[in-house]
Amino acid sequence: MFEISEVHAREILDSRGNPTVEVEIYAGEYMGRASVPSGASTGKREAVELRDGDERFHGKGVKKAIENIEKKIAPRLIGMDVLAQRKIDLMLIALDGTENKSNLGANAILGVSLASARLASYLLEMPLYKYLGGTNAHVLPVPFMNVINGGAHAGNDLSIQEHMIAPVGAKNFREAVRMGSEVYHQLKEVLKNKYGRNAINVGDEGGFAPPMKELEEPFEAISQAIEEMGYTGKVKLAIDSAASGFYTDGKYTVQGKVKSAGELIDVYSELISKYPLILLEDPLAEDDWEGFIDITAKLGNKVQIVGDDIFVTNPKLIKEGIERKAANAALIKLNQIGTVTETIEAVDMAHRAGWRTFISHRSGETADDFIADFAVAVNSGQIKSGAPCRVDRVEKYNQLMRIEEELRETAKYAINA
Ligand code: 2PG
Ligand code: MG
Repeated sequence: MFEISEVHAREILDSRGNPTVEVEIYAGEYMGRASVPSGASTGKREAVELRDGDERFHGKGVKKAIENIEKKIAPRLIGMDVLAQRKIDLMLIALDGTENKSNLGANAILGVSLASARLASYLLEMPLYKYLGGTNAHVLPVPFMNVINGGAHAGNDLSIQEHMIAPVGAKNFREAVRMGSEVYHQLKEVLKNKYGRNAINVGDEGGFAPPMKELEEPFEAISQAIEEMGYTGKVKLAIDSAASGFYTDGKYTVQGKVKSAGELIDVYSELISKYPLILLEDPLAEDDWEGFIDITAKLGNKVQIVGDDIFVTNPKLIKEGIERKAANAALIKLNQIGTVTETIEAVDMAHRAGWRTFISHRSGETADDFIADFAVAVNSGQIKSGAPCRVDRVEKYNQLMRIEEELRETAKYAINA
């Protein structure tokens, strides 16, 4: 047993320059530190991020969350065994007492949960992925790199939020990163030549945010870059429509055109026939369960239909999604649900139903690379951490290269990709 002796929290800045929570937990002189990411296109049913709402930082301060950690959580945590992650998380859930963690704040709770896991791994002198995943943790995920940003993450007119490249044909993770970076830089040239210098500004996740008007323009530009690099067939495409962002009154407005769910599904169907798309995340809105059920029936045998806003990493919603066949994969974000334990439960539930999982960063990130280890721990086989650009994004990919090195010949890249 390793007793927690001290808990400390502070306000730091995230990649967008907004405040977020950083937590340090001590057992004697050992310390585990973690920080909490934050989304822009958040799902309605996500666990609640506590913000101060006062004059500081345009209302986005997290002093209340910090205070909750130091005054309410710390007294309960001190003296607990840091190796008992599940017990710690269950204590946090009970202490909060709400369904959506609005009392203490999911940002307060997650910071503590992550820092505990990290401290435990240090104390056992074990890599984090092995502490969380055990001896079978060995799958290096396909990195889905978001190379063209739109929606809530960019100042352009693209309705689809993320256009990703997935180097599924790489022989290992390190090669996947190289291929992704090469395509990214080739894309920069393609965009510069076609649209001019203002097309290479980047959005929140490090991908380019070009002034494009038509739905297919990003796919054309990315396909050209892939082809010019000689990676046709090896680097596939994926999107996160974040469709809740362009859904009102039961209709979708895509690139200025109003569509029903059925018409939007036809658009996806055509995109799939033209481009090597393997995954559609949030192709429909979080409240449009019928639309999700419909697209899964129509396209689920060709591509992954990933639910993000609709399931918000909540085991109860994923269960409902499995029962109603509303997708065939779940996006996994630790801060949507708020503890390590519940996130592992969400992954387990998805995998047991034969669903894929897709481990994800948030558009507001820090240098914390927890999700890299987490992806390997649960053998997800898929991760998205933005473009191969900006430290907040690449640090996750860099950590995965370190893990691959450590696992040597026991590492496996892209299981079932
Ligand atoms: C998403 C995420 C991450 P945000 O929609 O999947 O890419 O964006 O963190 O803004 O919700
Ligand atoms: Mg999403």
